[in-house]
Amino acid sequence: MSLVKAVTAAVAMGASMAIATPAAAAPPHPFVFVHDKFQPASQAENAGAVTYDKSLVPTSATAFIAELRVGGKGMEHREGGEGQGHRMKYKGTFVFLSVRGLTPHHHYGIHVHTKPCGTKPDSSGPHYQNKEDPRQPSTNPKYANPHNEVWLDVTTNGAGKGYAKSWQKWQFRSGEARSVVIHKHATGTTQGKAGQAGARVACVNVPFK
Ligand SMILES: [Cu+2]
Repeated sequence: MSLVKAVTAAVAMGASMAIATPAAAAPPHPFVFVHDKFQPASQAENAGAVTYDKSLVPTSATAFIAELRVGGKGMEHREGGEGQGHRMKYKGTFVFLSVRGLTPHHHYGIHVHTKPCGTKPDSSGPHYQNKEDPRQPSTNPKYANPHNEVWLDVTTNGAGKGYAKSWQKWQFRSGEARSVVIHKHATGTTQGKAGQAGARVACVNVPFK
């Protein structure tokens, strides 16, 4: 286990424990995050993140990804003053991504995929879909869209940095969302091209909850 992974695991555990207390409070809202430097694909077995194209994702680049799962009965939030306003209930998933050290001014298509990263770009499997398209690979915008999948496209700034976030009203099925894949170009949205973003240039393992 790398130092980064060990620290990440320790902090993540601490964070979920902290959120879980006091005992009488609302149900816990699991928080997961990873912070990894990209390794060559040959290192996939022990790497948190791998690159398949060093010209677009060099090994000096890093990615930070966080997930907040707002669970079970939903998080309560009161608006307005005492005795007025309305009560709102939230349930869902928030995913945040930030990258640095990438190609400046480049649009990367980025999504949550179903399998862990591997030595081959295709190891990460298809996109995670809340409602699964019976026809795979899914290029139908009815299923391949940013509400049914998690899209985190980024256009980097002049320094090669960028960030993206996604809020969904649903939660991942346990163990079925395992990575974030960075693709060569922007994600398509039209019939037959929906969800497509070209070659997979890098992958980050994320144990989504
Ligand atoms: Cu993808």
